Amino acid sequence: MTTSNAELRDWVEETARMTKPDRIHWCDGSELENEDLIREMTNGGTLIKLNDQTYPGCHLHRSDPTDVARTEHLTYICTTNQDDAGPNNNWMRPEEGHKQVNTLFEGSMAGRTMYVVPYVMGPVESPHARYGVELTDSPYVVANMRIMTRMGTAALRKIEASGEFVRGLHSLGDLSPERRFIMHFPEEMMIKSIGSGYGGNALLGKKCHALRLASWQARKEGWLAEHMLIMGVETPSGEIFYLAAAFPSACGKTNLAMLIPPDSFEGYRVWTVGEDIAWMHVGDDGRLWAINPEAGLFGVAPGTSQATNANAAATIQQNTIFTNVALTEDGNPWWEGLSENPPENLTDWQGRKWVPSNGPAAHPNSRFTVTARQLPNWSEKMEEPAGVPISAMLFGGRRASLAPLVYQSFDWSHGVFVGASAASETTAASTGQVGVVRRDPMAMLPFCGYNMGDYWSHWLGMEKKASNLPKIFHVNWFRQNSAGQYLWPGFGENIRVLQWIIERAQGGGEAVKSPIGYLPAPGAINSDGLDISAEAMQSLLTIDHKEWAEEMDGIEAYFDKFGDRLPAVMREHVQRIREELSQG
Ligand code: OXD
Ligand code: MN
Repeated sequence: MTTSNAELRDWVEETARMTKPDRIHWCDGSELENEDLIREMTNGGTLIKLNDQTYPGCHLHRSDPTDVARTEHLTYICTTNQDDAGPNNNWMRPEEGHKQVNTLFEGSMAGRTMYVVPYVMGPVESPHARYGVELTDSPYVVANMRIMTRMGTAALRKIEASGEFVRGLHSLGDLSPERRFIMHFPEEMMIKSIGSGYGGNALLGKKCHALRLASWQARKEGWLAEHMLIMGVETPSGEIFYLAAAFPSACGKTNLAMLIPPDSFEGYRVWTVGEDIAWMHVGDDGRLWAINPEAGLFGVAPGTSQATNANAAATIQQNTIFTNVALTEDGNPWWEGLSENPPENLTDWQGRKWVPSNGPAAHPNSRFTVTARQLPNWSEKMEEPAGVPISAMLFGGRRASLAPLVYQSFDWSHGVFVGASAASETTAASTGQVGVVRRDPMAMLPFCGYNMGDYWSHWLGMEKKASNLPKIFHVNWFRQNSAGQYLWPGFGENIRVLQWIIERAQGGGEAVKSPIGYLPAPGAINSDGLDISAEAMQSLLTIDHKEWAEEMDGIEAYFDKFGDRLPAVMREHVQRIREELSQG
């Protein structure tokens, strides 16, 4: 196969001259092609077939032990002016970036096949869909891209008709962290990634295209590309309200997207439209309409179980690629949290007999890749070209104290401030230091493809483009009491908070004004059938003025980093909140 698009043909030929693959394969995305790839990887040892009775169509991949996560310090935004990349990104001049990686790409595909992977981000017929082509020497990447995007002939036809596509070049190189780079060239709509096979570094449609390049493009064109889940909450009347929510990692984003309401919430259902990325455009009705650019889930395995996320647990029972999980002697995948006790005779994620002294059996960032269509609560709106209208946006983080269970911003501008000042506490498991606050504006810190100051200006500017923007809220499921116990049960019970949010978004719901925003009035959060003391409920909805005044200092110090690119109104919000806090 080849293509009628001369630009694509020339780029493939030019890349082949540089990387010197033995063969070039144009992916059509067919079942047959996938079977051939899987067979080749299984024969070559890149994939291990799992138990066909219990996990039909599932495979395990073990990555290089030094290649298990996104490598932010090796991720660059290459723009002509450094200020356009901003203090939130590593920067290189474009010519320097190309030079640095092209040397590494020289001959990197020798002895391998170069796969040409045309893909669509978004429903194929959506006016908001975008196209890309990834050239890669990793069949594992091809198999994952086939799940995560709409990949193959239909995508190629779209590229030929429109003439526009993001160019993504990927090679495993020698997998050395010393020779690993994930380079973005937003001015050329190009990505070059070498030295890693890990999802966020190597499946170029995801973080690299759908967030870093798309955020740049969205600013130019007047829309939003965000690190947000999209969920539909169906209420007993049968109406479905769509929410978008941004959380840093380890804050329960996947669980929220797939929430199962408790029995006492009869008539409520949650539909998953997306669990990682949302592209939002202003509709003719002045509302923000969101599509999920992805087609699959690339989720963290540890902690996923029937008890914590029954929808995810059911989804990954078939046709799933597991990466870096442990293996039982029966050929089943296993990870910490799947069952209370580890089964006997486990093989760990590195293929060794598991002994607890070697650490967890599954890597803490082990993953599953699976089509979203297998979700029991899959929303057919995921294929809707126009997307879904967003009623409310949620920002959140993990805060043991300070942030109440939920509060609503006063207006759009204040909501942008709430998102921009969002932060999350690190856990002992990840850093050794408990409770260190890390600012992660809109959960986009690692994914915003340009200066975050300009990004906030762009968010603020949406108010001029849309007459009926979503209401903005902040949530915190992780508030603790002085004994370090969680005050809120979380998981399915979070529907109670969503209920208030939906009421507020419609102009109802009882609230009281505070310096930081509207808090639920006493009794406004439905606690029927919930075993929670009045005291705990009160702590969850109270703010400490002294703590918040200190928080304002932290926020302002963070904002200072953005110099004159910081929109002035952000400082005005800090000032107003400070004044109101001091009035007691
Ligand atoms: C992800 C991430 O993998 O945010 O989705 O790192
Ligand atoms: Mn993510």
